[in-house]
This record gives sequence, C-alpha cells and structure tokens, in this order.
Amino acid sequence: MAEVVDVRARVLAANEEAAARLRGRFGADKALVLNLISSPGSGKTTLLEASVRALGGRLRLAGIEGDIATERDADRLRAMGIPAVQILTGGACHLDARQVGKAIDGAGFPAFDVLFIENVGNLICPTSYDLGEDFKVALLSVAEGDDKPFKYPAIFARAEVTVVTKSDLLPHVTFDLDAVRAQVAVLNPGGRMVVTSSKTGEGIGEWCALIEERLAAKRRTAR
Ligand SMILES: Nc1nc2c(ncn2[C@@H]2O[C@H](COP(=O)(O)OP(=O)(O)OP(=O)(O)O)[C@@H](O)[C@H]2O)c(=O)[nH]1
Ligand SMILES: [Mg+2]
Repeated sequence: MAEVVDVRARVLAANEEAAARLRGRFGADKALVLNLISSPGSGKTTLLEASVRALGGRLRLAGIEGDIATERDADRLRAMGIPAVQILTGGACHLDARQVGKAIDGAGFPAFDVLFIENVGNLICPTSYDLGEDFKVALLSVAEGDDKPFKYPAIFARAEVTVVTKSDLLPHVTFDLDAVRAQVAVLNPGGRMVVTSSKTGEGIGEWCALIEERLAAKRRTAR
C-alpha cells in the first residue's frame, strides 16, 4: 500500500513539474488557459462551440480535446474554424501536463489568446492533474442532479468557475439552482457560478465576459 502511495506521489510530482513549465510558457505568451472538467455529456464541447461563436471574431482561440477514443470533439472545434488537436488517452481517465505539452508542440498552433483544454469526461481523476491552466472550470448539467457538488467535492472546491449547463431543460427536471449555489459557496467561497444554455444562449455572454476579464487581467500582470 505504501508503495502505491509512493508511486502516485511521484507521478503527481512529475506532473507538477511539467505543469509548471507549461504555465511559464503560457505566461510568456500571455495566453489564458482553461481546463474544463465534467461528467461525460454535460455539454463541454457544446459550450466551446458557443464560446467560439461569441468570441471567435475578437480573440484567437485554440482547443485541446481529451478523450478515450475518437477525434469527434476536435473535429467539432475545427468545424467551428479554430485550430484544435485531439489527445487520445487510450483508456486513461484524465489528461496530464506532459500530454498537453506534447500535443501543443505537435499541433503547430498559430499564436492564441485563449486555449480551451477539454478534459476526459469524468468528475474525479482529472481533478488532481494540473495542466498549467489559469483555472479549472467544472461543468454540471441540470440533468445530472443538484446534489453533485457535495458528492464530488474536490472538483467543485478546486474549480474557480462552476458552469451550470443546459438551463433550457430546467422546466423538465428537478434541479434546485439555489441548492447548487449554496454547495459551491461552501466548497469554494471565492468561486463563481454561471448558469448557461448553449441552446438558448442564456449565460453565454456572462461566461465570455468572464473569459475576457481574466485574459485582460493576465495581460496586465504577466511579464
Ligand atoms: N438541451 C440542451 N442540450 C445540450 C446543451 N449543451 C449540450 N447539449 C447536448 O448534450 C449532449 C452532450 O453534449 P457535449 O457537448 O458533446 O458534451 P461533452 O461534455 O462534451 O461530452 P464528452 O466530451 O463526451 O464528455 C449533446 O447531445 C448536446 O447537444 C444545452 O445547453 N441544452
Ligand atoms: Mg466533449
């Protein structure tokens, strides 16, 4: 058991080093990097498509898509006109910083202002792996149940932003937005919550404004 703990600690330490190198690189480029984490099907790629529609004319965007299999999500972003690369983990339930570094080196992306990293769909293992991002984003769709922040506390505590997705479905499901807001406030007192629907556009303006504010702040402070 002690050996398992030791190996895990070493893996995480190596990841931290790779993440620190990436963070230095993103800082030098003054590029904002988001790490999106949620259960499968919560609406990560659809939110990115809506974000590209809203921000694409003003900002240079790029995407890294993490999945077990298929190029589908990277294809969806490329179809929106932004450069995107797919990382296939072949079974691993999260992305790590070395994979992200290799993907960027191999992709030959043109310079970007904002890089979206969509992690493998899963609320648990991606939480521990720093990808050099500026902040993590936890997505929770209204179809998943309003008890999830307290059931999966690590991600909602670490994500600077919680995006509730699929708000257009609220009339059809039992989901108490205030209960979710209260759980997120307990887990992450400084965190923000944005309620969105990529279908109706609700909250997309607020979400994109948040990205633009964070990018502007990074440009002011990054050296
Ligand atoms: N009604 C509604 N459906 C949505 C919304 N956003 C996404 N969906 C649907 O939810 C399904 C999953 O969306 P994706 O964006 O592929 O979800 P994902 O989180 O990227 O999924 P994985 O990459 O497999 O983890 C699709 O059928 C979308 O059309 C929304 O705002 N409202
Ligand atoms: Mg996706």
